[in-house]
Amino acid sequence: MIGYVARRVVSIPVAVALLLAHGAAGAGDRMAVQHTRQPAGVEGGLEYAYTFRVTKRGSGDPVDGAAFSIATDMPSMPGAHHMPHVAGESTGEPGTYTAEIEFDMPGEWNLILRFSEPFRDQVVISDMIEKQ
Ligand SMILES: [Cu+2]
Repeated sequence: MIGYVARRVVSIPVAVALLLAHGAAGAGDRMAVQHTRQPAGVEGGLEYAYTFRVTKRGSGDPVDGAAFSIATDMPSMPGAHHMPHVAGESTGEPGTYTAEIEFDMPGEWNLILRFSEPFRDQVVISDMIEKQ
């Protein structure tokens, strides 16, 4: 009976440790995103075609099959803009995605990439947007 109780007491911390290890494994897989952009709209406009290269931060391996949306915000005007969210689309190149974004105004913007696949993550990219 004493042995049984002792094992029960030990098993709880083990279960917690396993849960933490599982969570840590998920958190250990983080996305790293590099981007380039090109003007995509009319001259004097604020529309850009982005290319995102998505890799795993640890291994540097390209992340294929990623699903993510891109929200935008101006750090100097939080919540002031309500641009539509855009989905990243695979280019067919390993770990490479595109999206076109038309900004409301020039200035410093945050692009908030929210990944749902292949695992949840969020990456914020700061970008200074000028008229083309
Ligand atoms: Cu603004």
